[in-house]
Amino acid sequence: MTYKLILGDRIHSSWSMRGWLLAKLANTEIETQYLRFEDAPVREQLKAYGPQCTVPLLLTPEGVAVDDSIAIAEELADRFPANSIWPQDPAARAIARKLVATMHSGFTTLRNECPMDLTRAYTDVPVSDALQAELSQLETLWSYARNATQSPNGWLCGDYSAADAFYAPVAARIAGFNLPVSEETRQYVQLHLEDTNFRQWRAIGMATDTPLDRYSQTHPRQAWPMPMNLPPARKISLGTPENEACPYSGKPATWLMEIDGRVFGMCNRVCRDKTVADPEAWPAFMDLYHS
Ligand SMILES: N[C@@H](CCC(=O)N[C@@H](CS)C(=O)NCC(=O)O)C(=O)O
Repeated sequence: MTYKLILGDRIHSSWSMRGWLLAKLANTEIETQYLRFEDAPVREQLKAYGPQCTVPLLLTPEGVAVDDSIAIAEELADRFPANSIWPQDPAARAIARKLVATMHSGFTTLRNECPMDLTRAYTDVPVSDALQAELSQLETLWSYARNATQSPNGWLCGDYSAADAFYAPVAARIAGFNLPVSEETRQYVQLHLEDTNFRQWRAIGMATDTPLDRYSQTHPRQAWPMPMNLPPARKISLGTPENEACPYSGKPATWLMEIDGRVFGMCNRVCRDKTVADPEAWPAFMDLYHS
């Protein structure tokens, strides 16, 4: 079965992020293709697949273009038996579906006032009454889900599921706009910030995409609040890496970076830059770093 997933800009496209996280939960290799938002309107770039198409768009082996994130979740859950998109437990599954649908059709103030930006972060963001009401709605919904499913690990419905994939970009907004939330909610946001898939999506976005001016806000800036245990890494052009082979491909390590006074190499620019963006997102690099 050959599926292809077409996605948008990683830094800004919250729906694409959901589609990509769902593909991870499908537990199978799915080919991906990325559109650049600045090249042309998305619907124009996707017009070969049908009228008014948006990203994420999943092309099925039969050639059907599924361009809605809930439909993508259902399609992948139907077709890949090893997927962990929906919880096994019927009650938890029903709650996960309710949460996903609530996100899909709601939270328009949060979406409009705090557009996702995985590179720029803000502080002292004014919270309108409408935004405060949606934050309260979110907190109530998330607490309800965790309590009703007796989730043991902080995710919404037991193990990480489509419910968490759908709220990952919401966590990114709460973190990036430093929105006022309870300690319980802050911990849930933190789980996302520490999640390997979340971090890898963001790190590749930082390595390959350009933050778009139209999403920039006038609030005071602060550093993106990614939890980092290592000192910052930087790109370098001269040096001798500790490793001969790229930790990702095994090819010669020719693109260099420095971290903590140590030099490492990767086989191409993107692999180097995604590692510099967030070294801790990459288990293969962390194994090398600790070796
Ligand atoms: N209902 C769709 C929404 C997808 C969506 O709005 N995607 C945005 C990118 S984050 C898009 O493609 N916008 C282009 C447009 O609306 O023309 C879904 O659930 O996937």
